[in-house]
Amino acid sequence: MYIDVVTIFPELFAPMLGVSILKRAQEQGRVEVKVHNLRDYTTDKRRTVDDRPYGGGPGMVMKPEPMFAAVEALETLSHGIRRRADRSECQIVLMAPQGEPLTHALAQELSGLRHLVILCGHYEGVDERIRSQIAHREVSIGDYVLTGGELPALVLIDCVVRLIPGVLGHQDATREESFSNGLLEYPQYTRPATFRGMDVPTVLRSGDHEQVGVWRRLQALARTLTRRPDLLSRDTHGPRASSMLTPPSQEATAVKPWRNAKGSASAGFRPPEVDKGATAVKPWGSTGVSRNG
Ligand code: JBE
Repeated sequence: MYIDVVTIFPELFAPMLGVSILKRAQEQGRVEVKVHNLRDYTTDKRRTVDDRPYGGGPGMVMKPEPMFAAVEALETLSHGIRRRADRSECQIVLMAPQGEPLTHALAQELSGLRHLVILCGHYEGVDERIRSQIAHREVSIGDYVLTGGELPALVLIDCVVRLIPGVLGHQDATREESFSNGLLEYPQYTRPATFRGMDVPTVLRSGDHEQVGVWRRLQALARTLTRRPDLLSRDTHGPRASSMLTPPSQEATAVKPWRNAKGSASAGFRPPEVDKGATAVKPWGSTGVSRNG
């Protein structure tokens, strides 16, 4: 796979691309990432990439000319990219807060491309003609405003590249499958069996693989139900998934919302926090106190 990135901060990419799985994937020749400086495609002395918005208002807008020139140069320079011709081979993605949310499914789709071009926006936005005429799609990594598309581009590269066949080792790939089932991860433990008074759940040390499987599935479901119920309504779990949760077994609900584990004496089966009352269930907070209330 070929990945081309167009950015005004090319130096941000090398540190991430130079370590771990991204580094290995490039060394193995499974992906080739090239980072291009948008300013190299300007024509004025000051290498201007932005300008004031028509109609007034605050902030600056990315000019169309450098981005068009950059993408046109990629078309002739790189890998025979065929813009708009075949979207199953090549896609040009603009990282932008108003884009479609990045999901595992989208990452999987993009990991099958031969060529991915990523454009990083900046300032208050990009000229609409960049969106409409260059980008095949716009992708967002979340509902918050960042200073630019570089971190989103790195997030996209990271999650796409690890899905390219052969990039993850066999073991990782098997793990991957069990996490891409739409559920959150079940709790994991390693040695020691007892740490500062906290025990590893007995079932995990029992050697009973079937029971371990059941426990993990229940934990994953309960955790997803507590923290991200939206994931459960989304897809493939079917009626069985929800029936596994009603009535909830102690194991299934012994899932602590994030960041409230302080002072817990045991990491094993315990009366669930979620039983403290419906209004106290705050999957992500620690206090249950509403900021708006
Ligand atoms: O998610 N994104 O792709 C963004 C790009 C630029 C600024 N903020 C974002 N959230």
